[in-house]
Amino acid sequence: MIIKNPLKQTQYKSRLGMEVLPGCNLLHLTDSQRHELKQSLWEHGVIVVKNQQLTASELEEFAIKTFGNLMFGGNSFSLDPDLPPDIQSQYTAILGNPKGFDQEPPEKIYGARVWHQDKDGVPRREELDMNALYVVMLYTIKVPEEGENGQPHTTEYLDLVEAYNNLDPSYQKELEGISMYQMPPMFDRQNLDWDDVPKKVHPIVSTHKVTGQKGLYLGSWNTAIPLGMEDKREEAKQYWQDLFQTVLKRTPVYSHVWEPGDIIFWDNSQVMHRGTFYDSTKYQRIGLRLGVVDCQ
Ligand SMILES: O=C(O)CCC(=O)C(=O)O
Ligand SMILES: [Fe+2]
Repeated sequence: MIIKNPLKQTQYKSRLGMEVLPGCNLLHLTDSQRHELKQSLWEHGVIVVKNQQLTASELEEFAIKTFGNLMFGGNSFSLDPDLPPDIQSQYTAILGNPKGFDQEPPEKIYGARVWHQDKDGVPRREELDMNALYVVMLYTIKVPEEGENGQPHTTEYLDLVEAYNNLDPSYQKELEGISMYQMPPMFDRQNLDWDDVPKKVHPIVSTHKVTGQKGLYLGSWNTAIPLGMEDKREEAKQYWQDLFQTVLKRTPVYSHVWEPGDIIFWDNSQVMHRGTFYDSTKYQRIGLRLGVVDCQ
């Protein structure tokens, strides 16, 4: 386990990234193992199950059985003839360069390398509030031999419960009084009228639906706007960045070093994350990614 942030490095033992169900095949879990997996996820924010071998459809089937069938996107699915069918399914996204090494330049700018939370689809769904338990599973079939700066390839996570606990009590109190609009990413890409953008208001200090713990909910730099800053977009972005930098300085980062066959689960109600760079002209990454709202 790599913990990157210097603060508290020596005594810090992250609750994130715990390995669960060693030796189990996710396709053959008992009800009690399924329950154990979910309890561990709520308790730890990020968990990993190792040595799995699944097709995309099997990953989908597992997600439905464990969390329910509320997934976003995937409506216009058709098989890509240039990729093996077993890594494709309606709701599974393929991350990386599954068709082989890229030509220049190495791995294009990739939004997921910026710190963010993944509840992009939630503001569009009337029946959900921002506190919905949106879980993402990332199953890595092929891992680049090298990541950033000669280090192993990783995905990074930030514990937002820890982040809240690390703030000064006066700052905690101040944040308790502030809510932000959360919007889907299209908000930043298109010049839409404010009234036409799906959005949901959520307090910065959020209470987890299952554990009852307080943590921060920040969303993403370009799609979270504090109430009252609707017409001041630049100010809103600056506010978010300042808050996020304060959080980042005080909260250790858990860096998951990928091995083929790992499935990471993260609970977007309590962690932020970011993908990291790898040279896609030299190395290959194949990851299957699925997001689901827990309705069980
Ligand atoms: O590429 C990664 O490791 C993270 C991707 C990501 O942010 C996501 O799948 O939501
Ligand atoms: Fe993400």
